[in-house]
Amino acid sequence: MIEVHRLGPQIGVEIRGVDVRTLDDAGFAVIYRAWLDHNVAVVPGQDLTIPEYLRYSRRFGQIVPHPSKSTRHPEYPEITLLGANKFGADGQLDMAIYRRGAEGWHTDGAYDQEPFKATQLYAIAVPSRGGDTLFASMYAAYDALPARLKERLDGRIGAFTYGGRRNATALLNAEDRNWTPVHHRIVRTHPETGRKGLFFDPGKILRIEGVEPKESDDLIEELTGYMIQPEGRYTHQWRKGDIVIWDNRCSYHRAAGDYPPEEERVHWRVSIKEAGQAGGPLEAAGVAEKTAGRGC
Ligand SMILES: O=C(O)CCC(=O)C(=O)O
Ligand SMILES: [Fe+2]
Repeated sequence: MIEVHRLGPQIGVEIRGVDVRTLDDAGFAVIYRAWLDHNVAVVPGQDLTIPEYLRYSRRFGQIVPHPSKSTRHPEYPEITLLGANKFGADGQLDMAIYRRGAEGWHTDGAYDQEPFKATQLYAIAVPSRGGDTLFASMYAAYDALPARLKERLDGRIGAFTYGGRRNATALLNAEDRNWTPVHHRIVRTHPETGRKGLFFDPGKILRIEGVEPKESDDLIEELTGYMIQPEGRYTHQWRKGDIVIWDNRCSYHRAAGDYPPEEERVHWRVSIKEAGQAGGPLEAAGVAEKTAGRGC
C-alpha cells in the first residue's frame, strides 16, 4: 500500500510502502505526481545495486554524466560519487569534495542550456550527526517578490556559467574549465506544473543582461535575499537507503557541509534531463561536457 506524507508546509513529500525495484507504472505515477506537487520527494528504505538504481532513475528522464569527471564512478560514469575519496594521498581532507554543494543555495545545472530537470541521490553511508540537505521552493521565492521587482524582471535574461562570478571550478579537470555562458529567463514557467518560479543561482549567474553592470550586481544581491522563504523550506536528515529526488526547475538546495569529516557520508547521485534533451548541437560538437559550477 503506497502512502504519501507531506513533510513541509510547501515542499517535501515522503512516499512509503514502495520497493522501487518492483514498482509498476501506476505506483510510479503516484511518486511522479507527488514529486511535481512538492518539489522534493523522499523514498526511504531502499536496498539497491547500481544497475537497479539507474533503471529506477531513468523513469524520470534521461541520465547524463556530470561534467566533474574526477568524481564519476569508475565503472558507471552516469553515477557521481558524493563524499567518496575525500582524503588525498597525503591524508589531507579535500574540501571541494567534503563541502560539495555546501558553498551556498543553488540549483543544479544552470550552466547548461537545458539545466538538469532533476537530481537524485541515494544514501549509501550516513554520518552520526550533521550532513543534512536543505531545500527551498522557487515558487515561494517568486511569490514573495514585491510587484515592483516582478515587473522589472519580466522577460529578463540572466547569463550563467559553471563557476559563476568567482570562477569556482575546483571539481573540473583543467581542460574542462572554459565555459561559454548560457542564458535563462530569471522568471521561468515550469514546463509541467505551469507555475512561475524565480530561476536563480547566485553562484552560477554572471550578470543580468540589458542593464548596467552595477545595476546587475545590485539586482543579483537583491534577488539573493528573496530565494529562501521560511514557509518554502524543507531540511532532509538522511537515513541509509533513502532516495531523494529534487526538481531543479522549481527548487534550490544546499548541503549543510557540517558532518564529522572522519565519518563516511556517501551518496550515488544522478543528473536527469528531459528525455531526448541530453544532447543538442554542443554535445554533437563534442563540447557539451564543458558546461557545469561549483560541483553541481
Ligand atoms: O550532498 C548534498 O547534500 C547535496 C549536494 C548537492 O548540492 C548536489 O548533489 O547537487
Ligand atoms: Fe547541488
